[in-house]
Amino acid sequence: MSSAHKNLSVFSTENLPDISQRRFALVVAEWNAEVTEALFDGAYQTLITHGANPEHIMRGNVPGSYELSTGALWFAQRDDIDAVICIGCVIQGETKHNDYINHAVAQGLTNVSLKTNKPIIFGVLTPNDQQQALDRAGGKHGNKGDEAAMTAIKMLGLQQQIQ
Ligand code: DLZ
Repeated sequence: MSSAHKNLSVFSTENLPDISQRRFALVVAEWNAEVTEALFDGAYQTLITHGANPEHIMRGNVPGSYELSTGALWFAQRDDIDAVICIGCVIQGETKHNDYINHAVAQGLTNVSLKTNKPIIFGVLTPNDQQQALDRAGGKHGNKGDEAAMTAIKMLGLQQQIQ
């Protein structure tokens, strides 16, 4: 694991499920690509570190975070996908555009999860500025992509216990 992927996660890594047969999709927004690529790297490395097979990880790009819900739905509707990790970065601007996008994505991803009965993870940063975003994309506050991947793993473990 490179220093860029140092695990500063808030999660315990005990009792994680076996994910070697699990299939993941990562949906990545192209807006603020420097940030979303770093988040993707963090999420991908965390899946690999915890036993995912690289051949079981798909990736799809969407133009902006607003499109994450649709991308997530298309992946989640596939029988061969167990969990979808959505990655975006919506930086606060001079208008309320960011609020509309953030609320729409949060609601949209919740809807996709409930509709498909699969973990759909909100790996979207909502910072005030680019520096805050970089601090959370492999910088001094860790990498929220790692946490998004850990959330997916943990939810699959919970689903296995319950269903
Ligand atoms: C339009 C827009 C703006 C202003 N800001 C962002 C942003 O910070 N992060 C992001 O992921 N996407 C942004 N977008 C694009 C929207 O998510 C969406 O792609 C467009 O409104 C088209 O539906």
